[in-house]
Amino acid sequence: APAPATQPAEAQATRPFRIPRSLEEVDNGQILGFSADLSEDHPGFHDPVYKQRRVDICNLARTHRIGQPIPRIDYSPEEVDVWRTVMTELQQLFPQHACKEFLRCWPMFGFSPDEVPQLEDLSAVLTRATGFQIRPVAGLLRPRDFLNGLAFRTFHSTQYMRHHSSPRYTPEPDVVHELIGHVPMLADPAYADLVHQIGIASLTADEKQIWHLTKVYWYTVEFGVVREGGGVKAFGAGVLSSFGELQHMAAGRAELVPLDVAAPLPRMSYKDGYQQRYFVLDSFEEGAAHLKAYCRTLHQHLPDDVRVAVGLL
Ligand code: TIH
Ligand code: FE2
Repeated sequence: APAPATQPAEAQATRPFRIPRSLEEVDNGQILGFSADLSEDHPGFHDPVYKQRRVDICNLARTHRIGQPIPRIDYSPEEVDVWRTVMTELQQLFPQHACKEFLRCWPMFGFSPDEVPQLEDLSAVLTRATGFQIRPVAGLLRPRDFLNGLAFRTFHSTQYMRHHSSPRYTPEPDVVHELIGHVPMLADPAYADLVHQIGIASLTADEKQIWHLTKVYWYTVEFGVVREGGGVKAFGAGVLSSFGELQHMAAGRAELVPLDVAAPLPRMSYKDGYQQRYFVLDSFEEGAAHLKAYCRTLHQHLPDDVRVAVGLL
């Protein structure tokens, strides 16, 4: 699951933090939201079967230990229907509106509309491609923990399905968003390196820097778009996993603004609905180079043993 909705409280501004030396030291137990407790405005709030399903799947993530295979979920026919609907719609939009890196990686995973892929299987493909792995998580992590995971080439992923009443867009990360939006992009080496750098930058970041990095992550990894062949294509996972949002982006109704990674970025929220403004990279190569240069300014003082642990030395 990605980054958070709310600004860190003032009280947290000076809170001490520990730099994790290994993935084991990255805390995946503190869940801020989007777990089994659904809020009143959630489409599944009045659906007891759906709620129980969320509890069961979240519990699997809670008890999962690093090194164990990720439990396989036997998705119900209704859940497979949601997957089929979303995948079928998205597949029609991707050739025109997804960036070339995404289109190149997509076939590596053998996605089928008839079956929800298992995290364990996709994680294995990803590890061969870029060294990234998937770790199941019960809901939204604290931004520091989520970003720290990326330093160890680990992507924390939810495993439950969005509610069947809202296939085209959901405000929360779910298995569709993680697997279709994030996983193929993470198989691209240049993109994976960028995400890794964001993770490394988070290791020594203070609370203010964490909040800025979270926004950088949000406006690129989640909602970034890139100029390509005279048009604008999606590379952000939140656009790629929502056929409502992808159509919205493709229709050109949102504003496009250049991304300046060092400048203040607007506040972000899971409750915003479709983005009214996308940050655009002129090219993926150039944008990634800028982002990485910014990240390197944050990890100048990283201890050598941590550099080794995250593969920098
Ligand atoms: N809105 C996305 C979707 O419907 O697939 C999910 C999310 C993107 C970013 C945060 S949650
Ligand atoms: Fe995400």
